[in-house]
Amino acid sequence: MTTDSGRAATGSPDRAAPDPAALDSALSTMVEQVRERKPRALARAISRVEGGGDDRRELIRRLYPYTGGARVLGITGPPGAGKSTLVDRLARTLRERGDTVGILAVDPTSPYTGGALLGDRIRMQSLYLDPGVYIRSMATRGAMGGLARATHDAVDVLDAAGFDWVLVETVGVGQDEVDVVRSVETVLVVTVPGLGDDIQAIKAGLMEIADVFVINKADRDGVDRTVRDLETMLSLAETRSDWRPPIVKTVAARGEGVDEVLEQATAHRAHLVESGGLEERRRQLLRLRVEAILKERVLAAADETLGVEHEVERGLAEHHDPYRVADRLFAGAVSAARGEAG
Ligand SMILES: Nc1nc2c(ncn2[C@@H]2O[C@H](COP(=O)(O)OP(=O)(O)OP(=O)(O)O)[C@@H](O)[C@H]2O)c(=O)[nH]1
Ligand SMILES: [Mg+2]
Repeated sequence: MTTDSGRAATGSPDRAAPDPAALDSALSTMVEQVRERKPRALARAISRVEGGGDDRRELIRRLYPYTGGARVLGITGPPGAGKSTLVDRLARTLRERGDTVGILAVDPTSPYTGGALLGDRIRMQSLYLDPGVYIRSMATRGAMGGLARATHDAVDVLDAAGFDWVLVETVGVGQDEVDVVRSVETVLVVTVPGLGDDIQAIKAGLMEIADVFVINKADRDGVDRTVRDLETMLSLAETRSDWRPPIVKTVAARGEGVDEVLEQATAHRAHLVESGGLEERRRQLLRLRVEAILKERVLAAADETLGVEHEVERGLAEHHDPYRVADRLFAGAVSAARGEAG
């Protein structure tokens, strides 16, 4: 039987295999320090789940029993809508109530806004100094399809660390980014008044995952019109449950409406608990995560045995249909998995 650490060791046959006992105690230390919310341990644990390595599996396996206590909020919406500003304000409000907050910012360097402005950065810095807050950016480049998997793992790390709240910010463009927040407990979709384009952006995928709509930048013209448009859309749309997403107006830059956002998020959570929807969400999330892990594993195994690129070249040269190429790769992956199990 081949273990994960055994396989990793065969990658460098010229070096001595790492001592399993040493690896195990390093992992135990990491788990312990994550549970103590030590920032460096949190950073290392999240880097580990971001990476493609097998050792993330053992880490999550050990942390998972401690998860389930955090309230997880997803915050998504079009680029520049004010998601980071809102997250910052939510974190401050929660801290004032004595709650601890973990923040995951997925794709913080949006090409559209070029990241936070100086003022935002200074405000964020004071949050950074607060030991009750942990802020982490998730690398997205090159995490093809693995972004949601990695982010959900990172939520587990922060949840197991005992943060009362985990806030996950992601820009609402592209399936990958939407998958990141799909099925978390409560999803806030942030939009801004004015541009009909934003409503279009919401239509394209965000509409059906919103539990609470936030119309930020309510200090701008056209708020009431945006509220009306959204209400019309909501009355026409099929929502995913008997919960009708409330619409909250905010001026995140001044902290206005933030309390109400939290109130509505809390009401949504209460609804989930009462209606049995919480369990359904957890089922959906587990299914989503299992499927993502399976896809990654099958692809990786196929790549390790026959090589996806190699088989594609061969298929192209010999004019094989895609099913035949995939069958061959799948058979290779399955036989590799059998070897591993046996
Ligand atoms: N007028 C106004 N501006 C705001 C408000 N909230 C945020 N902003 C500004 O909008 C800009 C974008 O804010 P961010 O919080 O970075 O937006 P974001 O959605 O996180 O942006 P990306 O992560 O790049 O997609 C910044 O200049 C904020 O200061 C608001 O309520 N009113
Ligand atoms: Mg942002």
